Amino acid sequence: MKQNWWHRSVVYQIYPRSFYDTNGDGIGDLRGIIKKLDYLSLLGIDVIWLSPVYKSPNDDNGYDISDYRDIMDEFGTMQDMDELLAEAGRKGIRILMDLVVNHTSDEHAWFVEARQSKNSRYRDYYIWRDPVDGGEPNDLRSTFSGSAWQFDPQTGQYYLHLFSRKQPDLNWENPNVRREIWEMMNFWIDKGIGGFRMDVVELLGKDPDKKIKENGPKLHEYLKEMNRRTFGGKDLLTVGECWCAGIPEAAEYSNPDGSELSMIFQFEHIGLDQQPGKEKWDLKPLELDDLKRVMTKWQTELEGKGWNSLFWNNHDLPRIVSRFGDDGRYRTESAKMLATLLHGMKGTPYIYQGEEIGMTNIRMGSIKDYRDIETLNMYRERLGQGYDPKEIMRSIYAKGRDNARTPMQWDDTEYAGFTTGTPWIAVNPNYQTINAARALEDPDSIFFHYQKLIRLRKENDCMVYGSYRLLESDPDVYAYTRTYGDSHLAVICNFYGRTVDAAVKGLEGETLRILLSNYEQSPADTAHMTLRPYEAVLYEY
Ligand code: TEU
Ligand code: CA
Repeated sequence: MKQNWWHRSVVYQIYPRSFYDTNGDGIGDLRGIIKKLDYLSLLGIDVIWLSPVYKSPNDDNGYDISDYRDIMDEFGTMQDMDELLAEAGRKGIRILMDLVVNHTSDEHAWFVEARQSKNSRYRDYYIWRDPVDGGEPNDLRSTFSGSAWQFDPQTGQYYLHLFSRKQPDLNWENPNVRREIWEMMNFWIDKGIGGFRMDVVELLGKDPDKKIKENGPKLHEYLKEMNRRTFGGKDLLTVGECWCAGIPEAAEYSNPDGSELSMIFQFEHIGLDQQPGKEKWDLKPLELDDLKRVMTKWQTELEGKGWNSLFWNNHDLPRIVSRFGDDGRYRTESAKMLATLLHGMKGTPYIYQGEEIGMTNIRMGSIKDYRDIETLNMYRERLGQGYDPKEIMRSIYAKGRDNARTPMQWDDTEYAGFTTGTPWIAVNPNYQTINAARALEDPDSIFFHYQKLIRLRKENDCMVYGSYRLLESDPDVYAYTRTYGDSHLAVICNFYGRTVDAAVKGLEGETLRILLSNYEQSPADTAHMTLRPYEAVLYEY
């Protein structure tokens, strides 16, 4: 397999609204990112994925774009953006733009024109249907609750919105839409960006009349066209968000022949703590066996056929230390364990802002404190369906997207040093103990554990290219090896807060040398391997 720079890179995701505010309006901004580039260099990351910074009325925090070639007022100006690209470039950091082209904002000039009349030259940029029996064309649902169809009285037709009403879906069948998108992508490529993260890319080939959303018939045709017309041959990192991809789909998207994308985000591991066939709000405890099965499947079955992304977190997901770890007594140990488990695997790791200091979920006092449209719509819908409000709040505490969107905790001053004004969303009250300043003063912090994992990936070919094998062990332990020619790594993790005999099989007679551990004096002999709560060790042998 041809080697690429992004095989060895680590990506850091910034949610600009919550990262760092420099002008006291309570909203993070581009100058705030520029100010924190040294912090990111110290961590050692190579790439920033920037959640959307384009002009937007913020119905969905920038995932509703009204102008792809301009910057959101609250975040700054195009000059700030150019400066960010230049400053990051000087530090060897590339920037991925978030490409949100399944839909635009209803305030985008195309939609403003399109809704004027059926004869508008932009009408066919969106998806319009006549009413059926005086109601919605069909029962397609929006991810943000309710029907995916919105009636527009001015022309008497419905438009499709798979997300909010203010996010009308673009009509990808229209070659003019595709051409405008290629031009827009090339505008950003010409500015020197490092690539694109592609929002819900799996929806682009949809056929709403047949109720097909993901993996529609023309999806890969469009992606190959996009590749040829924009980033193909330019050595950029492209990653598609694909909730419904299986191995065959992933192999097609990330075909090593370079005809589509570099890699995708697949979410199979993310669905393991929800009731099968239900929504993410319908909770169920994670079974470690399921996690092993799913991670192992992706590690082994995509081998040689595509490339994985490795992630626990993003701006849509709860904080991993609260979700699969322990955000109380063993917060530090479990955060490091989860980092080791993931970064030891094959693929490109993604770190979401605050993950590197072990930020946790939040429980806000009242539903009024929440900001996320998905959460608020679900609350209203389930209340209407007769759910107990306490139960709804439990789901929100566990899965709500605002868990990931509270301001980055920089220090122990008011509002965690995020802003001198009033933050747009509550700061997690634990900022006095969990913050970056404190992490940087402590050589044993989660931050420096991530730094070491990133450095190891730079130095160690086996960590980048080694093939993966799951080892038999105690059911509470997750153990695997990586092999690349004569080099071998082993990752052995106690996934829970109880001391356990690891009982690892398959390493008998090997001399294990510890490369990284989250405890002093970890064991190095699998014949007698007692692991303390959340103990995680990366060995070479
Ligand atoms: O997310 C796609 C998506 O399907 C999510 O809404 C997901 O189902 C949900 O967040 C799980 O909690 C992308 C973006 O990452 C998200 O922030 C946007 O809201 C969405 O697309 C629309 O652009
Ligand atoms: Ca600001």
